Amino acid sequence: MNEETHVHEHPPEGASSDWTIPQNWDAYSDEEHRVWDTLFERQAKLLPGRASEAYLRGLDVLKLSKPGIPDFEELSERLMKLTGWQVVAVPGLVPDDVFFDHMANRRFVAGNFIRRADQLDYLQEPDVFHDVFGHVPMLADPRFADYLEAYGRGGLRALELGALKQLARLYWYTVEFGLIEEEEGLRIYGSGIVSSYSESQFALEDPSPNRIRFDLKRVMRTDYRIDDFQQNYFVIPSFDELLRVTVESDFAPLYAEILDQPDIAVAELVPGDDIITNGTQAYAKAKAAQM
Ligand code: HBI
Ligand code: FE
Repeated sequence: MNEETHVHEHPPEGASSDWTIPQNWDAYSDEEHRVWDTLFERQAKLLPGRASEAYLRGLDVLKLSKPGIPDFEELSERLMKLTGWQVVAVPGLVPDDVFFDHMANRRFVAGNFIRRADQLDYLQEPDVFHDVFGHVPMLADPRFADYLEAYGRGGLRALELGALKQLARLYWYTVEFGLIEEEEGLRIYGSGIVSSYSESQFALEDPSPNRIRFDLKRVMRTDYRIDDFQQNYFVIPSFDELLRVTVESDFAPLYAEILDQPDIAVAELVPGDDIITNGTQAYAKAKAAQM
């Protein structure tokens, strides 16, 4: 998900040329299924009133509450009927072009392994809980399904235009860590938040982070951190609006414009920001002081 992560250049032994592998559902141990169930129960209690309507609907229509790690074939069958997406297994991070190509063809790549029972909150690479619990419910939403397919095509294009860093920030601040403003208040929809026990509370309730209304160019200029809670969250007004400002615009002139502008640091506020919360950054400051 970031510049510092290194992935292999060739698919590992046993993987296809597109990096997919069989999920091998029968090989999961009881212990591994229990890890899923533990994580699921913990999040299921937290998410009503915190997660967006679209996310909660996806969790429900995809029957993700069924115990145990989901079988990708069964899941893909449901998802295919709803939005034409599938879930395919990969051994871990895959190269950017492979990642985007799957997405552009409505295939969501998911790790088939699960974190250890003694490391419920620690993740080095996206595992099946992050990928399936975090991402897949949103793919049951037709608007989000279109957004992610367009993102895949945009990714292939960004590689050609030398703008991967800018486009990856859009993914980060929407797909992974996005907030939405619903009638009842702010809600989370980003997979990195909904799949995290601590961040699903922090992102909405903590006074530390900035919460800023989404602006495409602003987001594409903003650095992010991968090792801790976000210091900035960007808030979309609706998925229709997210689609409108992204899918319907040509990113090439946009890249040309912002590639000449300075990056914006993680916690910085800039003129033009439509601020919902001017964060205290107390959490990040306390963390920095510990080091
Ligand atoms: N591979 N399995 C996997 N999951 C990701 O989220 C992922 C990836 N490869 C590349 C990647 N993300 C990012 O570098 C792009 O979003 C830019
Ligand atoms: Fe993710």
